[in-house]
Amino acid sequence: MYTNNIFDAIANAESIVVAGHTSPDGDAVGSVLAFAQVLAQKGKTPKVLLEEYAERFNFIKGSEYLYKGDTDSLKPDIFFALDCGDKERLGSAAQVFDRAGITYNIDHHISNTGFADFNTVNAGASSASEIVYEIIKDKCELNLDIAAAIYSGIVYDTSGFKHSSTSKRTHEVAGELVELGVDTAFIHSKILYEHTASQLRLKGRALVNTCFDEEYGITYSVITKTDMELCGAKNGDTDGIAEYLLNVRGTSVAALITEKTDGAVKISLRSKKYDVNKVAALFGGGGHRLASGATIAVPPEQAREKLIAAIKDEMENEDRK
Ligand SMILES: [Mn+2]
Repeated sequence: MYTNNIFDAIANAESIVVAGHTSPDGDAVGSVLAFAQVLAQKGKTPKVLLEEYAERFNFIKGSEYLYKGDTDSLKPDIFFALDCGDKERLGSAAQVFDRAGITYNIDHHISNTGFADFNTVNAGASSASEIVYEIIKDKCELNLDIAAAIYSGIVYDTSGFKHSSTSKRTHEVAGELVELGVDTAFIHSKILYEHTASQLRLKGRALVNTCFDEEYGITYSVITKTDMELCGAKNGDTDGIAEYLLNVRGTSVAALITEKTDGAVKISLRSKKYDVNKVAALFGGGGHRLASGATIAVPPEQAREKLIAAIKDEMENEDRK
């Protein structure tokens, strides 16, 4: 049934896939697993496609729906892409998306390309999890496990209700979830503060390598493959470092350049006012106005030069207006 009514479509579907973006963060994991649990309540057995995610998210319920089998044979009636601004960010799940009968996209990235049949995109929402809450709240039995998954996604993407994307509505939603009994102290400590020793070592190296361009107010750091190896770190272990660089006094834009273990170079951008979504777009990436990223195939030193030049251009353009 080809309809923009998500729950009509679900009722008529035999097979449903739910996926989030590659290198899943707390919002991707929270929104996808919350939604999978709702589908299960509707008598469906969703197949969740998510890459491996950080262990500290393991308390989020719904992981029994993670699909570990061969995706080549998957041809679902419905495909839900959550917290994903474009099809490429689905990674290998994009092939399953292409074979699906109907596709839905629930997302909050300003760079969203509207790539699905039906797109519920609200760039003003704090997180995909907050949008999922609005969609499901009157359509399911909102139990503690679903509430905790959504709360986790919101806490992650707002970094504990402190990013400017946090609205009055975000707090209201959080309040409704607290009313359901979510353990806020536990979730905050898991989502925002828990590190492995490797992650902490990597953060330490990145902080030691901090550079500050005083003229423009750009703070940046580079993590090489060697740094990763010396710290015993994995690719997702850079989580939160770019944001931390923004704390240097006088910083408007922070950048982290990471040479991943496979040699690809990931750039992560955070900003206090300049539009870093535009900067990331120059490198084939995207995200939000104040938080964005991209993955490129040039050596880290070259990436740093190009990136810092691009940030300066954007800052000059905006200041000229
Ligand atoms: Mn998100």
